[in-house]
Amino acid sequence: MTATSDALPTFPPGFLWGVATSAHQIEGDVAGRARSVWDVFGAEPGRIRDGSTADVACDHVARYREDVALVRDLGADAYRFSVSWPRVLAPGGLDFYDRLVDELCAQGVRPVPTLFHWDLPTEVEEAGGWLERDTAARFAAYAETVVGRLGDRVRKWITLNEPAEHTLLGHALGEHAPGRKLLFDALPAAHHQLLGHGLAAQALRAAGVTDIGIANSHGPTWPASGERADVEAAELYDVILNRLFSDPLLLGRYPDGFGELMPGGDVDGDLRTISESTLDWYGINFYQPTKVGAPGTGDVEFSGVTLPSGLPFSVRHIEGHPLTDFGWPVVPGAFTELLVSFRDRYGDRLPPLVITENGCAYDGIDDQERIAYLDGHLRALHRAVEAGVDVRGYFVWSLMDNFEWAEGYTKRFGLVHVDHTTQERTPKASYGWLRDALRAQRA
Ligand code: GBH
Repeated sequence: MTATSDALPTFPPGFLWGVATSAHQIEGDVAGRARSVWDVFGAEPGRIRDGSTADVACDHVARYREDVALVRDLGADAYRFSVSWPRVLAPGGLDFYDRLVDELCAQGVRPVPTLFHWDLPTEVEEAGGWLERDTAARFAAYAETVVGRLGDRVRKWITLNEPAEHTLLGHALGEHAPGRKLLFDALPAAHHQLLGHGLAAQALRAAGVTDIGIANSHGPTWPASGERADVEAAELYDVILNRLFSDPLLLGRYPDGFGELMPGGDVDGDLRTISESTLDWYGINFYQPTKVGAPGTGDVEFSGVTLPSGLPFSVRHIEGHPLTDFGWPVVPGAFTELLVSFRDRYGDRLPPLVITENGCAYDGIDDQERIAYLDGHLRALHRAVEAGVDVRGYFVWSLMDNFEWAEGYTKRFGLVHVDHTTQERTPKASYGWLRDALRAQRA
């Protein structure tokens, strides 16, 4: 797959162009923060593919000025980063974000913080983590602290990153921290994250914020065949990935059969907290479509993960498309399909969309495959805009190569190459390509 040399189509005026990172994946400076579930999980033998840790990661806390300059020189409007709750717990921990936000503003880049990108403080996990209702209230109190400090300079806020993946990989399958393998008993973690979103949104509103979003992962689910068992399995997977979080947020109800599985005495009251005036826009992280079939009959690999037996579906390989270094198929048309179907499902209830992550893992500094991926996905995004989907922005995952969770440093998603020994930053071919594409958008 190669990028066409034609210029990209032009996106609507005011479209927000950005790049994204998250705290645990880039910051380092463990001494400056409390422990998180990822510190504990990552230290267990066999959890991280290359046996690495995120103790240093991209040493971003020390090098943030250089990294902000890379965002500015790219010509991006906005930088999406996450605030580490464990750092905010440490004395003076918010000082770092104060400096980062000041630097972004000084360089003309809009700061877009995410309040939770999977690094729950160990002390909160020890009190039950997201399985415990009280964590939602603690999250809102933390949000209030952060907005109290940064709210004078930050307009646009994201509450949670990918509660779907954090529930599935962290609490149901145990491939991510906190490493729980609860299968469907993980659903309280979904409900409490959503409640945490609602309560945090109330705290942000009370501080005067009018620009709140959430970032969730979505992708079309394709049944492995037209046979009933495959279609039903794919429908269940589709509900979990594409409705379990967005229905309560946007419609104020759980998909049929799920509300009864949620904890607490007042799910209806919680749903009001989750849905009422909590979103000014909805963030979508898109990577690839997923093919799903009946359980036990096909492949058992999911993103390098061997799925446990007993699941009511199986994930299959998608043939006929190029694969990234992660093995994920590159299917730009699936991006248009997702966005159009999302708009069709939610109609008037859907606020404007922002693509909060899109990107791919490839090695190398002359990363022509990444250029082709981004080019194809931006054209696919533009087709959705032409079809009337209201999309207001697009963030590439990621600014730079970083700690890719259970994959350690073995998968590189960056526009900027990071030498994980010397910490040297080198812009890749894709960085130059995107800089030129952004210039052309404004010409
Ligand atoms: C995001 O999650 C995270 O927000 C970010 O921190 C992370 O670094 C980035 O993406 C890259 O991984 O086996 O073909 O069915 C990604 C969510 C979940 C998307 C698994 C791909 C399965 C692919 N991903 N999904 S497949």
